[in-house]
Amino acid sequence: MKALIIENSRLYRQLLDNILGQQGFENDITDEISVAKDHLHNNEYDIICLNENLKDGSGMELISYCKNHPQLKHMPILLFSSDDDIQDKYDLEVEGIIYKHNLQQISDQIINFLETRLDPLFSEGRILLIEDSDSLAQLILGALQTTGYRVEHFFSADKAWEDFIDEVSYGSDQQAYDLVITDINVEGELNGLQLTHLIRNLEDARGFIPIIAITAQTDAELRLSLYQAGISDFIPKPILIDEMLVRVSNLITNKRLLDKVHDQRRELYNLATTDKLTGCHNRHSLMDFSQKFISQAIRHHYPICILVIDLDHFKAINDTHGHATGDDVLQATGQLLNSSFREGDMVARFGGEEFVVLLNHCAQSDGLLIAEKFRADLEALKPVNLTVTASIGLTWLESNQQHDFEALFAAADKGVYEAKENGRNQVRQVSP
Ligand code: GH3
Ligand code: MG
Ligand code: MG
Ligand code: MG
Repeated sequence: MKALIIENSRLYRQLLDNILGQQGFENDITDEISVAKDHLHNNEYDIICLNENLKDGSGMELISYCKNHPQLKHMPILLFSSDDDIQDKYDLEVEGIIYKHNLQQISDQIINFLETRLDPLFSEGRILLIEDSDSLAQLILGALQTTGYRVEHFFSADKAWEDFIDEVSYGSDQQAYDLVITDINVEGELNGLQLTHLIRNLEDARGFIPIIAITAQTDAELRLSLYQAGISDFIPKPILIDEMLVRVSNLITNKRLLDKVHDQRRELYNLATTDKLTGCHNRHSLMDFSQKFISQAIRHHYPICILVIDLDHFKAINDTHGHATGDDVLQATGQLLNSSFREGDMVARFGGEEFVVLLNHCAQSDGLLIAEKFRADLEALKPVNLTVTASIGLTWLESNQQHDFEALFAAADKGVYEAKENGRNQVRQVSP
């Protein structure tokens, strides 16, 4: 990424160079318009950071120069000014303005601008449009598509709803919808208000999608019920297209920022709960989860099983082939574990070469078959050409029994001990 910084103050030149540099930009810096023009013709920039006043003229001059030049027309310009009223004085064609008086916020403002305006994620978006007037739909569609949005148009809310709930992707996925624009009175069974209710009742990320309602009825009561149903914004008919586009852009930007936050939170959560080497849950996560796992089984009277799995003679693998090979074995074992059990089960690395598996909705006899199958699969796996086996202890909680995780773990661990005693590479059951 490359930026052209055109700034007369040395302090700001350095500040911008630093901030943009940290965001991965390579910068060209000048305080003269004539030099800036040369740079613009000899380089490809992703952004221009421009001060209002420059050594050899006004930044406004460079803005109109760019906007009238076919190759430079679409280059995003971020204008820096000390004049709070600058926007009222000029009809500015820039992508963003940063007011220089607040030095502390400048970094945040620039980063926010870069994240929302330069990230292609924010300039596009997928919109679900429901409008039963063909002429109005064409008008809206045209404006949205010209701006770069992908739009799916439906004449009825029923059909739109079918399409919306069939979507498998949501959240920050590029293919997911980012906005719903719905007319309130539309053909078919559902109206826009009912559609809004249906969407807001969804329990996954799709339930949070921004919704714009369009209607010719502007009475306060309807408006109130629309907001109560959970619309994000309201556009009265006749539609002012420019105003609609600003509302659309604001809502999509906010939605994408929120998606980003959700993604980051999920990533942090995964980091905190996953063991890096094996990809299994870590012990901390097991401790958090196991009690809930058990109390659910007790409350709803269904059986569960617990396996404790300890690799056999693992120290010998380390001693003979080195610690790195030992790590490879652990990683391969983790992979096998993660692909061997059902979705509602939980696989955790308890420590070193010991793993715990919680088998949900699983009676003792099934637990034994599952454990035995895993034992055989591991023996057949031969990671890094080594035969690796495990001793497995199995215990269970029958419906109507009550034990806590500590008691169940102790029983399964006793099973491991017995398996070791009895020659390793086997499953032993111990009742809790
Ligand atoms: P047993 O069959 O009785 O279980 O014998 P063992 O050698 O598997 O058991 P022991 O508890 O004596 O040794 C476990 C070894 O696992 C010792 C430790 O250095 C090694 N270990 C623990 N964590 C890691 C790890 O993350 N990577 C590697 N490579 N080795 C580890
Ligand atoms: Mg209508
Ligand atoms: Mg061990
Ligand atoms: Mg061991």
